[in-house]
Amino acid sequence: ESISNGRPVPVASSKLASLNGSAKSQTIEEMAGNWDDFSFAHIRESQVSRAMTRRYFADLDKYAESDIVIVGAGSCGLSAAYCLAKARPDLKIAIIEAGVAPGGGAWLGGQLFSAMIMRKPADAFLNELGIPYEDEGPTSNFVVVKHAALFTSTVLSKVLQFPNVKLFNATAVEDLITRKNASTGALHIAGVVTNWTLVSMHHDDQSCMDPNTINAPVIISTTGHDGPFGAFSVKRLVSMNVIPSLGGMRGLDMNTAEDAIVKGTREIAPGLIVGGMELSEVDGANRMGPTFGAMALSGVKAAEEALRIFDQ
Ligand code: AHZ
Repeated sequence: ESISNGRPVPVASSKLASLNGSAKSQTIEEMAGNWDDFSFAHIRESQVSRAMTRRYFADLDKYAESDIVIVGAGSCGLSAAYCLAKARPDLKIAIIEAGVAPGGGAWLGGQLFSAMIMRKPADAFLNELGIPYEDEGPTSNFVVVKHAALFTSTVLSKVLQFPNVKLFNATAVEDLITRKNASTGALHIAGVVTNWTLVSMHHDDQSCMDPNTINAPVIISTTGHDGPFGAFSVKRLVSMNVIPSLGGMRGLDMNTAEDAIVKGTREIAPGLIVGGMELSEVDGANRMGPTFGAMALSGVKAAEEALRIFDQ
């Protein structure tokens, strides 16, 4: 950038290229002890803007028609995404997560404690991902990952490396796209309505902030139990009269809850599979509290259900 009459004048792109020519790859070891001569490769701010926005808008374009949309990137949604992306590299999988930080409640094991408990046989999912854990021996019924963040960061890093997955975080699902079956009159879910989460949170005090959409034949909703964001899709199914009412999550019973969530993971309405703790709100299932095996295996089952519908 040069200065003329006190104003910056844009550098021609050919000149930018020559400035960038000074960039050369180095190892960390080569940098060591050479900090006096250190300098980053030159950059113009617009290059950063374009590098980000070009990719984001290409992804919006590509995933506007997705094969599968996963709503919520908690432990269940991420487990489902991993299984689907691994099994079917040919499918476009969009993950919509309302939070800036994906992972839902799975950054801690319970309360503010670090360790994550997985009841057997969910250790199979840890083995699949190569996540180390402590096993207190053949008679113990559970394994312990030393930090929940190790589980979540590992699943997340694997999911994000699949070329057929796009995570749109800081993006909320605000509604469901529906279609009416001409002969039966039944609704089926045909996609999701999205908005920036900060926009969704300001519909009461700002106007004209219409949403965006993603079409997909299969949606997996794993938005967690009721809360500020949770149980989103199933609450919407009730207000659309697709299901009559919610059972409401019941009190804590680890043994009952985990089996019920895994076994109950299914297509609740045509085109919409529900897994993880969102399901407890539909079925009136118990909560399990701080044990995550059912979240991982509900994700495994949700992926299986999705492929069954997709391949019909
Ligand atoms: O931000 C939410 C979280 O990351 C996201 N989410 C919710 N509503 C959304 C919306 N659009 C986009 N409308 C949305 N994203 O969904 C994620 C849900 O993650 P979670 O960890 O809350 O749910 P989970 O079912 O994957 O795991 C539940 C873990 C629990 S809760 C529990 C208990 O209360 O007893 N026990 C366990 C193991």
